[in-house]
Amino acid sequence: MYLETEKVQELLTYIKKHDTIIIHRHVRPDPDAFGSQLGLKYLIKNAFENKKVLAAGTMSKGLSWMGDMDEIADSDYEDALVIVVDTANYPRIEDKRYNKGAKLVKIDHHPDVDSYGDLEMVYTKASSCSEIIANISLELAEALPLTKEAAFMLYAGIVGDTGRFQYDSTSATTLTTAAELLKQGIDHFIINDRFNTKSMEQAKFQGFVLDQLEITDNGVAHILINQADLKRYGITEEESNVAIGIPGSIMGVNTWALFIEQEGSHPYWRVRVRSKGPAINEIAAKYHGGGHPKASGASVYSKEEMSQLLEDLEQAAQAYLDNISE
Ligand SMILES: [Mn+2]
Repeated sequence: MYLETEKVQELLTYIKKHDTIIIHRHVRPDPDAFGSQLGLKYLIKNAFENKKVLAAGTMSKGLSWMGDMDEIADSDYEDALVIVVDTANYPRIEDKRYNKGAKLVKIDHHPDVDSYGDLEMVYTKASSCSEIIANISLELAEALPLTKEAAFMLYAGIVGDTGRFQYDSTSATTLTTAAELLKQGIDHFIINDRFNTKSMEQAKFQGFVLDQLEITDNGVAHILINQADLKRYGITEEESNVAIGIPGSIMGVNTWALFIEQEGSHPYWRVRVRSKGPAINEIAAKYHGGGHPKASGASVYSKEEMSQLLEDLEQAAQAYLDNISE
């Protein structure tokens, strides 16, 4: 188990000391961002009824079933404990007031980009930030016990970040943690079904992605998705996430990138980079992004930069293939 007992105790001391606790997470939140944020909120709220526990940021439409964010006044930050979950670096923290509190804590599972906070709990072995929060609760037992409401959120976060226990970030600890969450009596079928269900428009868009995908001999796949494509299929950029995993299910593909054109006067594409082989987070970092070795995000601002990124993926894939054939 990766948790450090002294740090868990220090976190508990901070929680006890502050009457207001505000929990932040990254922009463009995914299930793990919401799961760890709301899971932690419910855990603290349950153990310390009189504390004001607030979730910062805006809710995303597609995940509104997970819960609500809170209205937070500037004055709430006075003497508050601020906990940032699931976020490796400052620019990705949603709501820039995170540094207005009295104390700052970072809890994350991404490789460190910016070191921040009075207390840092960064465990890259964890499948998800939700898994870390669940284990903090399990370790603190009576002081911060699991509840059904929190377990639902944390389970959803783990399922989200592990692709339903499929990615190689899934460890024995992930599964024993999930088992503890199930013991709370949550409806795990509902969670999986919500992640699994897509609109007809999204299903058709998946067909478009398969149809347009370009794959090189080294197994690097990519697709350009224009705003016009999203409009034609009647889906939002967030809803286009349904296509992210598709290239990886095709035989021979080891690395892939989805370029999504952004609106605005200057050319700009958001890039979702994924891998089943080579580490791609350092390549993503070269292009204004970052993330995990096998799942990262980036941005490119010209077609040249797009070609460079693809060339870098090509080299990484080539090195990976050379290495496994040895
Ligand atoms: Mn995460």
